[in-house]
This record gives sequence, C-alpha cells and structure tokens, in this order.
Amino acid sequence: ASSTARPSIVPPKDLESFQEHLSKSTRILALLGAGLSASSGLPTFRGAGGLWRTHEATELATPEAFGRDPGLVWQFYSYRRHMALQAKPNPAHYALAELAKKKDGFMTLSQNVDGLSPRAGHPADKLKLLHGSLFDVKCSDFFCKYTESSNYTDPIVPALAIPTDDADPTTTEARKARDLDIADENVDLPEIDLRHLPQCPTCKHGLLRPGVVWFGEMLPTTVMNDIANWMEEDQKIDLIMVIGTSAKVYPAAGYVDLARAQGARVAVINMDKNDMPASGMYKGDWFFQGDAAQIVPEILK
Ligand code: BV8
Ligand code: ZN
Repeated sequence: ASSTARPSIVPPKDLESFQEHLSKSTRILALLGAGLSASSGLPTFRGAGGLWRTHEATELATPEAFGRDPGLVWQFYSYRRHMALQAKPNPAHYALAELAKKKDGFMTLSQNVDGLSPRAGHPADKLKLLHGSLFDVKCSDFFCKYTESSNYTDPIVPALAIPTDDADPTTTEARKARDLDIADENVDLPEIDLRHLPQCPTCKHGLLRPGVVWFGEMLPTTVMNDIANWMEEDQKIDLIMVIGTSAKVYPAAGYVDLARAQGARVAVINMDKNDMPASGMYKGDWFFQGDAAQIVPEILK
C-alpha cells in the first residue's frame, strides 16, 4: 500500500495543546476499548455489526451461560480466538507500545481481550488486561487453580474447528436458522460432546474455560491491586486518554472518573461523538474524532 501519509484529521490547535500537555505529563493513563482494534478488522460490541448486536451478550459472556451450554460458549470464544489470530495490531497498538517504552509513568488499562496490544510489543508491566485474554484458559472448577496463558492453538480442540465457510455458528441468526432446521427434525445439530471440549490436565474432571472476565465476575484481583497501587491517592495523574471505548462497562469505565479526581485532563479518541455516554468523562479536554488507528499515532508522535 502506498505510504503516503493520509491527511491529518486532527485540528492543528487541539493537536498542539494536547502535545504540549503530553510532553509535560509524567503520569499518564490510557483506557482502551474495542474501537482501538476496529481497524484491525475485529468487530466492536455495540456498533454496527458489533458482537452484542449479532449475539445475545447474556447468552454467551456469563458464567451461567457456560454452565448451561459450555459447547456454545466455547464456539463463540473459539471463533473470536480465530478472528483475533487472523487480525494484526494496527499503528495505534504500536504507538501506545512505543509510548509505554518511552514514558516511565505511563500505564495502559485495556478492556480488550484480543491480544493485539501484547502482539504490538506493549511492555507487559505497563499493560493491565482488565477483562483477561482470549488466549488465557483456566479450569472452570472452583477449587482447581489450573491456568494457562498464551495458548494460541487454533482451534483449541478439534471439536471447535471453525466451519469451513468461516461462519460464526453462535450468532443469533445462525442459531435461529438451526432451530428452524431442527423444527423439520432432519437436521442433527452438531452438539458438541463435553468430552471433546478442552479438559483440565490437572484435576481431570474440570472443563477449561476462556480466561476472560464474564459479566457478573470480578476483575482479576492482581490487576485491580496493581492499578490501585499505581493510582495511590497522593500521586497526581496528568492525563488519561480514553481510546475507542463507549465506557459503559464497570468497573473499567470508572477509572476515567478516578483519574479525573486525581487531577487528570481527559483526551477522548472516538469514531463517534454521539456514542460517548454523557458521563463525567464526556467533558473531555480534548476530543479527537475519527479512527483510533489513524489518530493515536498522530497525537502521540
Ligand atoms: C462486575 C470480556 C460484579 C468478555 C467483557 C448496571 C449498571 C452498572 C453496572 C452494571 C449494571 N448491571 C450489571 C453491571 C455490571 C457489569 C456492567 O458494567 N454491565 C454494563 C453492560 C452495564 N459489569 C460486570 O459485570 C463486571 N463485573 O461488575 O462484577 C462483582 C463485584 C464484586 C464481586 C463479584 C462480582 C465485569 C464486566 C466485564 C465483562 N467482560 N469482556 C468478552 O469479551 O466476551 S466486557 C466487553 O464489553 C469489553 O471488554 C468491554 O469492556 C465492553 C465493550 O465495550 P467497548 O470496548 O467500549 O466496546 P463498544 O463496542 O461498547 O464501544 C466501541 C467504541 O469504540 C464506541 O464508542 C465506538 O464509537 C468506538 N469506535 C468504533 N470504531 C472506532 C471507534 N473509536 C475509534 N476508532 C475506531 N475505528
Ligand atoms: Zn482443574
């Protein structure tokens, strides 16, 4: 592709005042959401084609859903693992990784489970994955402590291979179509035998589950503690960049107001002005509208 730099979409005076503040900032946070990976080809959640539009969120991203139908939930996550592995980090992932290497007091809080920030070389000690990762797996048995990180096997087990047409079998559409087929009962639904789902190698009877935080689950305590230590009361925070997120999911979204309470100025990078909740965050000091993949490298340059 031609390397001609696309014309800047950042208003020059905003860019200047932001970069002036950034250069003087020592303690900086970034809160990342699905919009950051949109340009890498991964669907967001709420937008058009978003995962919560094409799937029933509560039907898939909860412990109850896994208890009820682990095969369906694993198909959903196996499909997302497959898509995330096909995707590549975009210039915004790299620009944030570079900033993390350069600025000692910079900490990234990511809601994304797609593994793209780690693949962009983002220093691990400066990247807190609030909602886990598609590539971590752990035992679903409460007492078993088995966990595995960086499991990139695709499909994770043969039974979870993606259908050849790359179609996602867990969309509401696909499930309705199957239900309709079953209605004329000459279709045997490819029910997945639980024994063919990922099994725990340690406790022998637990099913492995995706190492993501589901709705109703606590965020990883180590992550919460690390962030609490970093945000210890007395230290001022100079800036929080809120990148590609509708900031509706808590406690992740709460970090914006916490940062503001410690003096942080707020820079919002989002494709869509209206999508931002009219929360405290909205009174951002800077609002850069457009594709994060284009804006982030520009404002961090
Ligand atoms: C907990 C992993 C309790 C799994 C995820 C009522 C009120 C308040 C809270 C609640 C409530 N009811 C329930 C709750 C709690 C719940 C919650 O917040 N629900 C919301 C929906 C109201 N939270 C929880 O359940 C959390 N746990 O509360 O535990 C507890 C406490 C103590 C003890 C025990 C239990 C756990 C939440 C974690 C859920 N897991 N992910 C998976 O991925 O499958 S959440 C998932 O959805 C993401 O991680 C992310 O957090 C969220 C999606 O948000 P975004 O990333 O922002 O994506 P979205 O599509 O919404 O927005 C994209 C944005 O980008 C848009 O603004 C768009 O304009 C913009 N954009 C698009 N393209 C671009 C772009 N911007 C720039 N460039 C582009 N190209
Ligand atoms: Zn186990």
